[in-house]
Amino acid sequence: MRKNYLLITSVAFMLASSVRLNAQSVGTRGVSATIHRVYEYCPAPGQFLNTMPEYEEGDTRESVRQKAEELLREGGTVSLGAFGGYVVFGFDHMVENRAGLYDLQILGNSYHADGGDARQGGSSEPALVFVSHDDNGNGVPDDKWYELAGSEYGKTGTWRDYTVTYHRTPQGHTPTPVPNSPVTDDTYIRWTDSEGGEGYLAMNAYHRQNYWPQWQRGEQTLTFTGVRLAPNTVDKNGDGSYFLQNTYAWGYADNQPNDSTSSKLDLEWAVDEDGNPANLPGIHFVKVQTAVLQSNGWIGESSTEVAGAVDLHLAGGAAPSMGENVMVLTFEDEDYRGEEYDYWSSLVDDRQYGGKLLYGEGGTGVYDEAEAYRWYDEGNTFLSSMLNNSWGSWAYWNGGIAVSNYVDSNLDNVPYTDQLAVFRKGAEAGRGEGGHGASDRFAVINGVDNTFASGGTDTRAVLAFGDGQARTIDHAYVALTTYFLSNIVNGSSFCTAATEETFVDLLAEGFDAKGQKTGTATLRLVDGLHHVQGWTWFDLSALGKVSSVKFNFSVSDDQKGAYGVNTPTYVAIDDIAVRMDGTGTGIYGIPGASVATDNERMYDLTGRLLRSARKGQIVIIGGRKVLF
Ligand SMILES: [Ca+2]
Ligand SMILES: [Ca+2]
Ligand SMILES: [Ca+2]
Ligand SMILES: [Ca+2]
Repeated sequence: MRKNYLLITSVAFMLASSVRLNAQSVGTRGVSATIHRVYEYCPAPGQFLNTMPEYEEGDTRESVRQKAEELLREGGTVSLGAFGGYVVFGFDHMVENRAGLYDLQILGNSYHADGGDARQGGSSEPALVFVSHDDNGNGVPDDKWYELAGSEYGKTGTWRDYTVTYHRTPQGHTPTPVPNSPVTDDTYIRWTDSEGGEGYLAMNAYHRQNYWPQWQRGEQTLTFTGVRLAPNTVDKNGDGSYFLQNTYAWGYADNQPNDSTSSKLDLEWAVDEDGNPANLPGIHFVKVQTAVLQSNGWIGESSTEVAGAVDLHLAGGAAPSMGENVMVLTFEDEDYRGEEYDYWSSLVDDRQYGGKLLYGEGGTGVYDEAEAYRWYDEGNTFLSSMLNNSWGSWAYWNGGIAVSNYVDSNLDNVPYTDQLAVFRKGAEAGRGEGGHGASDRFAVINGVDNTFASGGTDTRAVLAFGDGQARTIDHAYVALTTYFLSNIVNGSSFCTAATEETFVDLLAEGFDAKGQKTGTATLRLVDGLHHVQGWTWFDLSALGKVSSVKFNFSVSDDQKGAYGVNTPTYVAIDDIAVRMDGTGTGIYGIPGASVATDNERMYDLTGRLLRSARKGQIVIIGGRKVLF
C-alpha cells in the first residue's frame, strides 16, 4: 500500500532560520534581553542531534556547550533531543517577576496547522521550564530550582520523577526499515523507563546522521529524569500519513507559536517540589527540558527546539498574564467586594460534618429556604451557590458547594465526617493554607447524578451567576479531598480502591438561561493508579457563556454500586476565573492563537525561502510538510 505523504504536518523538522525572532540584544542599562550564557547542554538522542549544534570530530562536552551558547546568543536554534534532554542558560541580570504580567518567553519553532481540533494542533514539542534565582549571588546556577506549573501541572497524564534510559545502538545492529516509508530503522535507539515501559527512537531517511550525542559516544546509556507530559500526538488519518501535535494550553516551551501570547511565561507560576508557590522576585537561570516521549512514524520523535529566550520587560512584550476583564473568585476575605469584613470565613462550618451552617440546628437540614446555606460573590465574579433541597430540607448531603479551610494529609481510614479537608502533601491536620497558591480558603463540591441507577438521586452541586447574566467561566483550579483520595488509594467499606482500570472524571455541565445544556468540560481525577496531584487547572471556557454549571462525576464500573457512584464525590475548587465582558481575551491569552506561517511561501527544511521545488523534495508550505 502506498501511503500518501502529501500535505503532512511535521513534528520535528527545522524551521531554524525562519524563527530567528527578536532575540537580539536590547541596550537598556547595559544588559541583554536575551541569553547571556549556556551553562549546560545535555540533549537526549534525537533526529537533530549532532547537527544543531553541529558536531565535529574532537568535540567535547565543553566545546559543544560553547557551540550551543554561540547559537543561542546569535538567534540560532539548538535541539534538546527526545524526552529528558535539556539546556541550562542564564541572563546577565535578574529577569524580574512583575505582578500580573508575563515575564519570560522561551523561543521555539512551534506552529499551528490545519486539522487541529478544540486544542489547537500543529507542531508542538513541549518542554518543561524550570527557573532559579541566584540566591548566593555567585553567578552560577547552583541554587534552588522551581518548576513553572503550566496547564498540565498535576494532571493524571503528567508523571513526575519519570526516568528514561537510552541504550546506545550496539555494533553490528541490523536496521528494521518500515516498508514504503521514510522510516529506515524502527528499532534504532532503544529506551527503557521507570514505569516498566520500553520502546525505540526510529531513524528516518531525512536524518541519516548518528542520533546519539557523539561527544558522549563512549557511554553505553544516557539517563534523564524529568516531568513527562501525556503524549500529544494524533495520527489524524489513522494510517500514519498525518501526525498532528495538539498544543498544551500554556506554560511550556516550543509548544505554542512564538507570536502567541500563550507561549509567554509568568514567573508567578513557579512552584517548589511540593507545589508551594515560590514567590520569586525574579530569576537568573532557566532550564528547559523536553517533556514528551513519543515517536511520530515517518517524521520521527518529538524533540524540543530552543531558539533563544527573552526578558519580556526589557524587550517590551510583557502583556497582562491574567487577560483583560477577568475576575477571580478566591474565597479569601480580603478579595470580597461586599460589605462584610469576614464574609468567606463566616461561611466555613465549625466542624466538617453535622455543623449548623450546612445541616441546621437540628442536624437534619433547614426547612426554611431563607435560612438555607448559600453564598454570593457580589460585585466580583457574581458567582453564587446554594445547597440543594430534598424533601423540603436544605442540607449539604443533598449536594452543594461549601466554603472550607480544612486541610489534611492523612489518608488512613478517613471517616465521612472529614468531608471538607483538602489533601495537601505533608500538611498537618488543621486549617488554612490548603487553597490554591497556599491560600487559606477554597470550596468543596459535593454531589452526583445517580439517576442512572434504580433508586439513585440527583445531587449535582450548582454554581450560578447570581445577577442573572450569562458569562464564560474561563477556568478553575481543582484539588482532591482527603476523604476522596483515601477511598481511591486505600478503599473503604463504601468503595473499592482504584486499580489499573479505574477512572473518575469530574464533569462541569454548562447551562444557558433557558436550562439548555451548552456543553460538558471534563477533568480526569483518577486514571488507573494515577490521580490528580495538587491544585490542577480545569479549563471551563469551552462551555461558552453559561448561566449555571452543574458538577457531576463519571466513574468506571468498579466505582459503582446499586445506588450509583460509590466513590465519595467531594472535590475541592478554588480561583474560579470569569470573563466579565462576555467575550474577553481569556486568561493567559489562550483563545485566538494565530496560525503562524504565510500560505504563499515555500521553504526548504532549513527554513530557506524557495522559488520552486524539484520532484521528490520535501518543502514547507503554509506550515505543512509537502512532498513534491
Ligand atoms: Ca509576573
Ligand atoms: Ca519544535
Ligand atoms: Ca548561584
Ligand atoms: Ca483561595
